[in-house]
Amino acid sequence: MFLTEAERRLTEEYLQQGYVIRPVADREALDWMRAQFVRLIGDALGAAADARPEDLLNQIHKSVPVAELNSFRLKIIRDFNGIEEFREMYFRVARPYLEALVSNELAMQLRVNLSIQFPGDDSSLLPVHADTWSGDSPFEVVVWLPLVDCYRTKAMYLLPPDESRALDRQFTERTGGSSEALYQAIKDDVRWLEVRYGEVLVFDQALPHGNRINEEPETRWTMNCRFKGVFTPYGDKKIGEFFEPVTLRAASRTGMAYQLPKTS
Ligand SMILES: O=C(O)CCC(=O)C(=O)O
Ligand SMILES: [Fe+2]
Repeated sequence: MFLTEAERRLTEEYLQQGYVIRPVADREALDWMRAQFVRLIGDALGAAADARPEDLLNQIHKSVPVAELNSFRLKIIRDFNGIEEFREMYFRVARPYLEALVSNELAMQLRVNLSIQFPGDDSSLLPVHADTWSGDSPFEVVVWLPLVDCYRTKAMYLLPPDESRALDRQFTERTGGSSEALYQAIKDDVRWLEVRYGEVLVFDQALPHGNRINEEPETRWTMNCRFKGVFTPYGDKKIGEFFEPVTLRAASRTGMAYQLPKTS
Protein backbone atom coordinates (compact mmCIF):
# COMPACT_ATOMS: atom_id res chain seq x y z
CA MET A 1 0.00 0.00 0.00
CA PHE A 2 1.23 3.45 -0.91
CA LEU A 3 0.75 5.12 2.45
CA THR A 4 3.05 7.70 4.00
CA GLU A 5 4.89 6.73 7.16
CA ALA A 6 2.48 8.78 9.30
CA GLU A 7 -0.55 7.20 7.61
CA ARG A 8 0.93 3.75 8.10
CA ARG A 9 1.43 4.34 11.82
CA LEU A 10 -2.10 5.65 12.24
CA THR A 11 -3.53 2.74 10.26
CA GLU A 12 -1.63 0.11 12.26
CA GLU A 13 -2.70 1.67 15.52
CA TYR A 14 -6.36 1.91 14.49
CA LEU A 15 -6.46 -1.68 13.26
CA GLN A 16 -4.72 -3.02 16.33
CA GLN A 17 -6.57 -1.00 19.01
CA GLY A 18 -9.83 -0.08 17.30
CA TYR A 19 -9.18 3.60 17.94
CA VAL A 20 -6.62 6.40 17.83
CA ILE A 21 -6.18 9.38 20.14
CA ARG A 22 -4.33 12.38 18.68
CA PRO A 23 -3.84 16.10 19.35
CA VAL A 24 -6.63 18.03 17.61
CA ALA A 25 -5.55 19.09 14.15
CA ASP A 26 -6.91 22.60 14.63
CA ARG A 27 -6.64 24.00 18.14
CA GLU A 28 -8.33 27.28 17.25
CA ALA A 29 -11.38 25.40 16.02
CA LEU A 30 -11.55 23.49 19.31
CA ASP A 31 -11.18 26.62 21.45
CA TRP A 32 -13.80 28.36 19.30
CA MET A 33 -16.26 25.50 19.95
CA ARG A 34 -15.60 25.59 23.68
CA ALA A 35 -16.17 29.35 23.71
CA GLN A 36 -19.55 28.77 22.02
CA PHE A 37 -20.44 26.36 24.81
CA VAL A 38 -19.49 28.87 27.46
CA ARG A 39 -21.76 31.44 25.81
CA LEU A 40 -24.67 29.00 25.41
CA ILE A 41 -24.39 27.84 29.02
CA GLY A 42 -24.49 31.47 30.11
CA ASP A 43 -27.67 31.94 28.05
CA ALA A 44 -29.24 28.76 29.44
CA LEU A 45 -28.46 29.70 33.05
CA GLY A 46 -29.47 33.30 32.50
CA ALA A 47 -26.13 34.60 33.78
CA ALA A 48 -22.86 35.31 32.02
CA ALA A 49 -20.29 32.77 33.11
CA ASP A 50 -17.20 34.33 34.62
CA ALA A 51 -15.45 31.13 35.74
CA ARG A 52 -12.61 29.69 33.64
CA PRO A 53 -14.13 27.54 30.85
CA GLU A 54 -12.73 24.30 32.31
CA ASP A 55 -14.15 25.11 35.75
CA LEU A 56 -17.55 26.12 34.39
CA LEU A 57 -17.82 22.83 32.46
CA ASN A 58 -16.34 20.51 35.08
CA GLN A 59 -18.47 22.01 37.86
CA ILE A 60 -21.77 22.47 36.00
CA HIS A 61 -23.50 19.88 38.23
CA LYS A 62 -23.37 22.54 40.97
CA SER A 63 -25.53 24.87 38.84
CA VAL A 64 -27.96 22.52 37.06
CA PRO A 65 -30.25 20.17 39.03
CA VAL A 66 -30.07 16.59 37.77
CA ALA A 67 -33.83 16.65 37.07
CA GLU A 68 -33.18 19.39 34.52
CA LEU A 69 -30.09 17.83 32.98
CA ASN A 70 -31.76 16.33 29.94
CA SER A 71 -33.69 19.44 28.94
CA PHE A 72 -30.54 21.52 29.56
CA ARG A 73 -28.56 19.15 27.33
CA LEU A 74 -31.17 19.19 24.57
CA LYS A 75 -31.25 22.98 24.60
CA ILE A 76 -27.47 23.20 24.27
CA ILE A 77 -27.50 20.60 21.44
CA ARG A 78 -30.17 22.54 19.58
CA ASP A 79 -28.27 25.79 20.06
CA PHE A 80 -24.83 24.67 18.90
CA ASN A 81 -26.23 22.71 15.96
CA GLY A 82 -27.89 25.98 14.95
CA ILE A 83 -24.54 27.75 14.64
CA GLU A 84 -23.61 27.89 10.97
CA GLU A 85 -19.88 27.14 11.21
CA PHE A 86 -20.09 24.56 13.97
CA ARG A 87 -19.91 21.38 11.91
CA GLU A 88 -17.04 22.65 9.84
CA MET A 89 -15.08 23.49 12.99
CA TYR A 90 -15.83 20.01 14.29
CA PHE A 91 -14.59 18.46 11.08
CA ARG A 92 -11.37 20.50 11.21
CA VAL A 93 -10.21 19.04 14.50
CA ALA A 94 -10.15 15.53 13.00
CA ARG A 95 -9.73 16.12 9.28
CA PRO A 96 -6.23 14.65 8.64
CA TYR A 97 -7.01 11.60 10.79
CA LEU A 98 -10.27 10.99 8.92
CA GLU A 99 -8.56 11.42 5.58
CA ALA A 100 -5.93 8.86 6.56
CA LEU A 101 -8.27 6.33 8.20
CA VAL A 102 -11.53 6.72 6.31
CA SER A 103 -11.40 8.64 3.03
CA ASN A 104 -10.88 12.08 1.60
CA GLU A 105 -14.45 11.96 0.28
CA LEU A 106 -16.41 12.04 3.49
CA ALA A 107 -20.00 12.09 4.60
CA MET A 108 -20.61 13.66 8.02
CA GLN A 109 -23.53 13.24 10.39
CA LEU A 110 -25.88 16.22 10.13
CA ARG A 111 -26.20 16.75 13.87
CA VAL A 112 -23.37 16.61 16.38
CA ASN A 113 -24.32 14.86 19.66
CA LEU A 114 -23.48 15.94 23.16
CA SER A 115 -23.15 13.82 26.25
CA ILE A 116 -23.09 15.40 29.72
CA GLN A 117 -22.46 13.13 32.68
CA PHE A 118 -22.68 14.45 36.20
CA PRO A 119 -20.69 12.74 38.94
CA GLY A 120 -22.67 9.81 40.35
CA ASP A 121 -25.57 10.22 37.90
CA ASP A 122 -27.04 7.04 36.42
CA SER A 123 -29.70 8.70 34.27
CA SER A 124 -27.69 9.25 31.09
CA LEU A 125 -25.59 6.11 30.68
CA LEU A 126 -24.96 4.15 27.51
CA PRO A 127 -24.77 0.44 28.34
CA VAL A 128 -22.33 -1.69 26.34
CA HIS A 129 -23.25 -1.78 22.65
CA ALA A 130 -21.82 -1.58 19.18
CA ASP A 131 -23.64 0.91 16.97
CA THR A 132 -23.70 -1.75 14.22
CA TRP A 133 -25.94 -3.91 16.48
CA SER A 134 -28.68 -1.32 15.98
CA GLY A 135 -28.25 -0.77 12.28
CA ASP A 136 -25.22 1.47 11.77
CA SER A 137 -22.95 0.66 8.84
CA PRO A 138 -19.60 -0.90 9.81
CA PHE A 139 -18.01 1.71 7.54
CA GLU A 140 -18.83 4.49 10.02
CA VAL A 141 -16.31 5.86 12.52
CA VAL A 142 -17.05 8.08 15.50
CA VAL A 143 -15.12 11.29 16.15
CA TRP A 144 -15.38 11.77 19.91
CA LEU A 145 -14.31 15.16 21.17
CA PRO A 146 -14.07 16.10 24.85
CA LEU A 147 -14.59 19.65 26.13
CA VAL A 148 -12.96 18.67 29.45
CA ASP A 149 -10.23 16.19 30.39
CA CYS A 150 -11.74 12.69 30.39
CA TYR A 151 -10.12 9.93 32.41
CA ARG A 152 -11.12 6.77 34.31
CA THR A 153 -14.94 6.54 34.65
CA LYS A 154 -15.32 10.09 33.33
CA ALA A 155 -14.32 8.64 29.94
CA MET A 156 -15.73 5.82 27.81
CA TYR A 157 -14.51 2.28 27.31
CA LEU A 158 -13.95 0.18 24.21
CA LEU A 159 -13.33 -3.51 23.68
CA PRO A 160 -10.30 -3.87 21.36
CA PRO A 161 -10.54 -5.92 18.13
CA ASP A 162 -8.86 -9.15 19.34
CA GLU A 163 -11.01 -9.31 22.46
CA SER A 164 -14.05 -8.39 20.41
CA ARG A 165 -13.44 -11.30 18.02
CA ALA A 166 -13.09 -13.63 21.01
CA LEU A 167 -16.40 -12.33 22.35
CA ASP A 168 -18.14 -12.83 18.98
CA ARG A 169 -17.12 -16.50 18.98
CA GLN A 170 -18.91 -17.11 22.28
CA PHE A 171 -21.45 -14.32 22.19
CA THR A 172 -24.44 -16.23 23.50
CA GLU A 173 -22.64 -18.05 26.34
CA ARG A 174 -20.87 -14.95 27.57
CA THR A 175 -23.69 -12.46 27.36
CA GLY A 176 -26.56 -14.31 28.97
CA GLY A 177 -29.02 -11.68 27.75
CA SER A 178 -28.64 -8.51 29.82
CA SER A 179 -26.22 -5.76 28.93
CA GLU A 180 -24.96 -5.70 32.53
CA ALA A 181 -24.09 -9.41 32.19
CA LEU A 182 -22.28 -8.59 28.97
CA TYR A 183 -20.33 -5.78 30.64
CA GLN A 184 -19.37 -8.07 33.53
CA ALA A 185 -18.11 -10.60 30.97
CA ILE A 186 -15.84 -8.11 29.23
CA LYS A 187 -14.93 -5.63 31.95
CA ASP A 188 -11.40 -6.95 32.45
CA ASP A 189 -10.73 -6.68 28.72
CA VAL A 190 -12.11 -3.22 27.95
CA ARG A 191 -9.88 -0.16 27.64
CA TRP A 192 -10.84 3.07 29.34
CA LEU A 193 -9.85 5.77 26.88
CA GLU A 194 -8.14 8.73 28.47
CA VAL A 195 -8.72 11.72 26.24
CA ARG A 196 -7.67 15.18 27.39
CA TYR A 197 -9.06 18.52 26.26
CA GLY A 198 -6.97 19.28 23.16
CA GLU A 199 -7.11 15.68 21.95
CA VAL A 200 -9.56 13.86 19.73
CA LEU A 201 -10.56 10.21 19.67
CA VAL A 202 -11.54 8.36 16.50
CA PHE A 203 -12.99 4.91 17.19
CA ASP A 204 -14.58 1.98 15.42
CA GLN A 205 -18.23 1.97 16.53
CA ALA A 206 -18.54 -1.67 15.40
CA LEU A 207 -16.55 -2.65 18.51
CA PRO A 208 -18.40 -2.94 21.85
CA HIS A 209 -18.22 0.29 23.86
CA GLY A 210 -20.11 2.35 26.41
CA ASN A 211 -19.79 4.17 29.69
CA ARG A 212 -20.48 3.67 33.41
CA ILE A 213 -21.45 5.96 36.25
CA ASN A 214 -18.96 8.82 36.36
CA GLU A 215 -17.22 8.31 39.73
CA GLU A 216 -14.90 11.29 39.31
CA PRO A 217 -15.73 14.61 41.01
CA GLU A 218 -16.17 16.46 37.70
CA THR A 219 -18.84 16.53 34.99
CA ARG A 220 -18.03 14.97 31.66
CA TRP A 221 -18.75 16.96 28.48
CA THR A 222 -18.10 15.13 25.23
CA MET A 223 -19.38 15.44 21.69
CA ASN A 224 -19.61 12.67 19.13
CA CYS A 225 -20.27 12.63 15.42
CA ARG A 226 -20.14 9.92 12.74
CA PHE A 227 -18.19 10.00 9.49
CA LYS A 228 -17.91 7.55 6.61
CA GLY A 229 -16.68 7.41 3.04
CA VAL A 230 -19.41 8.90 0.85
CA PHE A 231 -19.40 5.85 -1.46
CA THR A 232 -19.21 3.15 1.21
CA PRO A 233 -22.33 1.07 2.03
CA TYR A 234 -24.98 2.70 4.21
CA GLY A 235 -26.88 1.11 7.10
CA ASP A 236 -30.08 2.56 8.57
CA LYS A 237 -28.53 6.02 8.64
CA LYS A 238 -28.90 7.34 5.12
CA ILE A 239 -27.31 10.04 3.06
CA GLY A 240 -29.54 13.13 2.98
CA GLU A 241 -31.37 12.19 6.19
CA PHE A 242 -28.55 11.55 8.60
CA PHE A 243 -25.32 12.02 6.64
CA GLU A 244 -24.30 14.66 4.17
CA PRO A 245 -21.20 14.75 1.90
CA VAL A 246 -18.68 17.31 3.12
CA THR A 247 -15.68 16.75 0.86
CA LEU A 248 -16.95 15.46 -2.45
CA ARG A 249 -14.28 15.73 -5.18
CA ALA A 250 -14.61 17.07 -8.71
CA ALA A 251 -14.36 13.71 -10.50
CA SER A 252 -17.08 12.26 -8.26
CA ARG A 253 -19.35 15.18 -9.02
CA THR A 254 -18.85 14.90 -12.77
CA GLY A 255 -19.09 11.11 -12.51
CA MET A 256 -22.42 11.21 -10.70
CA ALA A 257 -23.85 13.77 -13.11
CA TYR A 258 -22.62 11.90 -16.19
CA GLN A 259 -25.04 10.58 -18.78
CA LEU A 260 -24.07 8.88 -22.01
CA PRO A 261 -25.00 10.86 -25.09
CA LYS A 262 -28.44 9.94 -26.37
CA THR A 263 -28.48 8.04 -29.63
CA SER A 264 -31.68 8.03 -31.61
O1 LIG B 1 -19.64 8.73 24.78
C1 LIG B 1 -19.81 7.56 25.17
O2 LIG B 1 -19.62 7.20 26.32
C2 LIG B 1 -20.30 6.55 24.19
C3 LIG B 1 -20.48 7.15 22.84
C4 LIG B 1 -21.09 6.22 21.87
O3 LIG B 1 -21.63 5.21 22.18
C5 LIG B 1 -21.02 6.58 20.45
O4 LIG B 1 -20.62 7.71 20.13
O5 LIG B 1 -21.35 5.72 19.61
FE1 LIG C 1 -22.03 3.98 20.42
